[in-house]
Amino acid sequence: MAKRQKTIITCAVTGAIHTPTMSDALPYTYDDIASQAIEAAEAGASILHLHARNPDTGAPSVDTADFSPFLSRIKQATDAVVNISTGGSLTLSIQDRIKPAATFSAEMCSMNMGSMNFAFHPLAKRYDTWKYDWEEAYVANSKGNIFRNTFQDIEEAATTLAPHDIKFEHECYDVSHLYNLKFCVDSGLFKAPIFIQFVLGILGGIGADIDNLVFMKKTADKLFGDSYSWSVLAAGAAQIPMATTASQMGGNVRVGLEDSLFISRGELAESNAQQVAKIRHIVEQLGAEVATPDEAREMLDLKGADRVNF
Ligand code: KMH
Ligand code: ZN
Repeated sequence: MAKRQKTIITCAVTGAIHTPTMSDALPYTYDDIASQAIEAAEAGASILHLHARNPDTGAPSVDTADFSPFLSRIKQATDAVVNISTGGSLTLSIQDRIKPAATFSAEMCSMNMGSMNFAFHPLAKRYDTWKYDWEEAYVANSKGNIFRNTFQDIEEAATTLAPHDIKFEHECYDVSHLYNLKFCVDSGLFKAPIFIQFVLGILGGIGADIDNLVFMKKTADKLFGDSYSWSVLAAGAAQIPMATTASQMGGNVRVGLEDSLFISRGELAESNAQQVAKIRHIVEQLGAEVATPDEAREMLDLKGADRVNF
């Protein structure tokens, strides 16, 4: 029997969807982002997917000055792979969104594979008071968000980042995004083997259920054969169940407070590390092994931590 691949756990530490009112555990100061990322790595995450926030207000930020303090701390304390978001704050231009990945020349960065509605406005109704002024309008206005990732944007991001030899986490929120990715691969924008993140359960994207995951996976098999590897993230309550399914299907998993604030139904997570520890326990109990950062580097063909710029 072929040896089973180890499971890579990515932890997405803070993101740009949730706001400080929604959970005291959501990190936004430099210290909290660094320490939660380091604890997540110690709990078993080999990749850390990172966004920055304004440390005073918690608002999503793509200012490189808001990345530097936690990137250097993370690098000193762990050998985890750093993956910098190019989704950034979802309404900004692609030029602003790719600046942090280009500036720090990370080993990995996200690459969003299609334009879409990207909404979380229903969350606004759950809170009567907010910690910071910006939060309510930010969440409510996502009803009108278009997360813009045109072919031109994707090409601009790919060509700007190409000299940095960064491995992309291709975020595919629906089946059509796989076809967009196939077009880009065939056009020479991305080199195989590619790494696909199937994103399930965002309002505006495909729903989080097993049929949809199987369909995404079958479509990717058809388009990319054996020249891709894959991972799953599911938003909210579906996070751990879909990650469990993905791992059992031979894929990799992503957890973290970017994607869900919860540790089980109705119970807020205390930290990113708690979610990592939970999925690690499940993966191991079900007979798979978790990849170390260096194993993840080998599996994904990464350039190495000595070639980053932070
Ligand atoms: N929050 C995820 C659903 C990015 O950073 O490029 C989307 C994401 C986008 O991770
Ligand atoms: Zn992200």
